[in-house]
Amino acid sequence: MGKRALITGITGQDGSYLADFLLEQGYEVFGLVRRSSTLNFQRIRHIQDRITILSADLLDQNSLLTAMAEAEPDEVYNLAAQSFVPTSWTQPVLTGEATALGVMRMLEAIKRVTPKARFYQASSSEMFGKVRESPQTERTPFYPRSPYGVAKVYGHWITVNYRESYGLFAVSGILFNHESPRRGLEFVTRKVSYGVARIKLGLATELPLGNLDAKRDWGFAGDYVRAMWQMLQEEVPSDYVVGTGVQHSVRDLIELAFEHVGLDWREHVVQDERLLRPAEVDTLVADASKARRQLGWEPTVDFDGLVRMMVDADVELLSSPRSEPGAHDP
Ligand code: NAP
Ligand code: G4F
Repeated sequence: MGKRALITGITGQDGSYLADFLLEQGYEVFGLVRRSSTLNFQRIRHIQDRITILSADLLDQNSLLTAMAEAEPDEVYNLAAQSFVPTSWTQPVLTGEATALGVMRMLEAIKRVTPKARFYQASSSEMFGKVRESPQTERTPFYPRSPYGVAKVYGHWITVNYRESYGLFAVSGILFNHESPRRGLEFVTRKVSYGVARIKLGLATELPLGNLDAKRDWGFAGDYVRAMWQMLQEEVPSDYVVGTGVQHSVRDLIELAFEHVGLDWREHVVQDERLLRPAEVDTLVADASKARRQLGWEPTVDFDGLVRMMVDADVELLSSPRSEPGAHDP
């Protein structure tokens, strides 16, 4: 019989790619979804009849215990979080509840209901924040720069702690920025690809952005969900950094995206002070040697390929005849 996997955050970017991947591997997939007044299944519509949706919320311990009992998973991927950094300053308490304490509630549910299940925690390069060294490895000290980053540090250490305290097979994947045509419209790569497509098609003339000097290590989400799965197939639980090892600035991103459709970014990008952050993470770049060596993980899409993929997808999306509100969300 195939293995059973429970994914929190299945309606998000990574959750949808991971569900695609696990279905291909023959898994029975359960997805945890919180209640909302409108359906937000855009990213999982294509697999909706092949997965089992369970209603639960990271803020509600009982719902997690029930979900765990219903799914009886072999593997649990905790991808749910309040994941947008700027929102963590306007909603710091909610961010702490979901992104920090939510991890502990998941671990408690596993400990009490399915202690043999293997657990993946979606940790983040945001934990490195004001970086202490470059590139960043599993041994680089954390210095988070946002309530989101601080919450992720809690999630990382509570995962390590439950592994060491209770012998759970729990791993923390420290993933650098990963993107795709399914990325939320508010993150910078998608904001740029969507904005470029709108300008190209004559639907807009300007693209407001914040800090163009920030540097990130951007990869393709489809590659990164494979690393999550690989971590749970190891004999011994351990933590891994995952990234491409190549860094680009936001300015590089916009240059390439506009150039790809034959436009000059200087004629369209405007700087908006309101998009600057109270504390910025200036530079991130991964040293993923451990993941490459131990898991055999390699990225298959480079920065140029990723940007072109996202711009092409948004041009196609916005060229489609559907025009009702929300129809163009990924
Ligand atoms: P995303 O697209 O924002 O998806 C977040 C998911 O979490 C959504 O399904 C959302 O549900 C769900 N969620 C939020 N609050 C919840 C709650 N209280 N209870 C249950 N579900 C809740 O994020 P992503 O890019 O796929 O990232 C996946 C995970 O990896 C996140 O934990 C993120 O912090 C982490 N991460 C991401 C990156 C990256 O570059 N993408 C890098 C490192 C780490 P709704 O659809 O209902 O909002
Ligand atoms: O795309 P971003 O919003 O991603 P950020 O803050 O790096 O966080 C993402 O990656 C983390 C991994 O390191 C995840 F943990 C987290 O959940 C999320 O997925 O911003 C990237 C950079 C920042 O330096 C920001 O200041 O782009 C800069 N930027 C410049 N103008 C902008 C904008 N970011 C956004 N979102 N919107 C802008 O207009």
